[in-house]
Amino acid sequence: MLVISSTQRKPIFLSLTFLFLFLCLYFSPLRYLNSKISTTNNENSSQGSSDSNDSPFEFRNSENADRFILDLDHQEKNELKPWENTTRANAAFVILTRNSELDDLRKTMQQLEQRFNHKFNYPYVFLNDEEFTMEFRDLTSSLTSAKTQYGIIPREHWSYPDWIDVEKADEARRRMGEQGIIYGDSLSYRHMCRFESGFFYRHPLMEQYDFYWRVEPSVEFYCDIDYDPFLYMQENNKKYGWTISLLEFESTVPTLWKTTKDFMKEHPEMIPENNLLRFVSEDKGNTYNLCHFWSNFEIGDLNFLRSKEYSAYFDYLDKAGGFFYERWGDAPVHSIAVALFLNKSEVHFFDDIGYRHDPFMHCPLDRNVQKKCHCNPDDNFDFTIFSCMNKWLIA
Ligand SMILES: Nc1nc2c(ncn2[C@@H]2O[C@H](COP(=O)(O)OP(=O)(O)O)[C@@H](O)[C@H]2O)c(=O)[nH]1
Ligand SMILES: *[C@@H]1O[C@H](CO)[C@@H](O)[C@H](O)[C@H]1NC(C)=O
Ligand SMILES: *[C@@H]1O[C@H](CO)[C@@H](O)[C@H](O)[C@H]1NC(C)=O
Ligand SMILES: *[C@@H]1O[C@H](CO)[C@@H](O)[C@H](O)[C@H]1NC(C)=O
Ligand SMILES: [Mg+2]
Repeated sequence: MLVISSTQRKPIFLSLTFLFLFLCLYFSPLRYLNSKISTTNNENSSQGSSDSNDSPFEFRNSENADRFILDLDHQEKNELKPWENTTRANAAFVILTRNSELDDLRKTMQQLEQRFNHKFNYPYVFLNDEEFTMEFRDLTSSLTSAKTQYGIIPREHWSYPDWIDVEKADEARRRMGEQGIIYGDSLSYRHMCRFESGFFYRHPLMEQYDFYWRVEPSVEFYCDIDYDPFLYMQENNKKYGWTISLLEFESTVPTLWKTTKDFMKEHPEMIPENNLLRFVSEDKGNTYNLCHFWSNFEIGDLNFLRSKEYSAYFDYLDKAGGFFYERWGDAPVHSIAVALFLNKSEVHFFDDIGYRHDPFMHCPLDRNVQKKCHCNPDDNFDFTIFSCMNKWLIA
């Protein structure tokens, strides 16, 4: 006879108990499914209530089982989450940045991935006026499973064009620096604004894409984005999307509006009738009200920026020299172009994207949206005095 010592008994007993529990758990749902199938499909059969065939270890009728599994598949299809649909827009994030901003950028990417992109996997294009370091490449590509590309900006996109009077530009920076205008004395900031106004969408790494989402180091994303904003833009004929609008410092754009009016006079055929000029001018185009969309966040159609109209406008501004003799920002330039060439239905306010670029945040006020956010709606910028939300709402 088999002798089981007392030290062996305990593990054997435990194993049997687990096996028993496992069998119960494993087969009870099958038993439930089985009986459900038999009741729905053998409704009127006398066997319906009989136990004779009701083995928990096999489906009574494998045809029924197949049908049930197909039904389950179908149910799951109906509940497809937006990111489970593999259709994507031809789009990328575009991040102009310096090697020195790596740590601020990693914080931003972590949030962007967690809130949106780990589900959608859109590629990143990083651009720099200098070569990106290996450290930068390693520590950004490791934050995402999406494709990452690193580009250097061609010299002619980040330097004085030949018609600029360099001494006049130097003098303007000195003067604006003395006046305490923000970035007033910075040349690199001016190259940055000119690049973002007229060149990023022409960079070889961007050429293959149709939509872009601009991101900067240090910005924050506060809410889950459970749908694809790029596809939203594409499917709703949107050309430009924004989340914060505000007033520009007048001292940075003293002649931008006059230059814009000259452009409009030269190209009336480019300005459609029902455009958005009333967002940037409250006296039928006579003066600029300084409103603009904050361009550190943008989701936009690259083909709008590449259009004949936008190109003509940028070239006109560039020739006038205000990127260097003043300090024209890419935000008012993009925004005025949007107002000139697009109508309101082609521009989208992303109210559901909680976002911060110091010192302002857009925090969704809707309680249902709030459930997936981590910002305080009391800090929302939209209805404060520097915001242009009031102008947008009536535009
Ligand atoms: N490569 C590079 N990026 C720059 C330079 N200056 C600004 N940027 C980037 O341009 C964007 C705007 O610059 P930022 O300093 O944030 O300006 P602000 O948002 O207007 O205060 C950010 O993504 C910066 O990383 C520069 O000289 N070189
Ligand atoms: C089951 O019986 C009921 C009433 O006797 C009848 O109305 C129904 O059509 C029958 N269902 C099937 C599947 O035969
Ligand atoms: C996936 O999304 C595309 C674009 O929105 C849509 O046309 C298509 O029907 C969707 N497919 C499924 C299976 O839902
Ligand atoms: C806006 O412009 C688009 C494209 O040009 C056009 O299809 C649409 O009808 C316009 N909408 C309004 C409200 O004018
Ligand atoms: Mg910034």
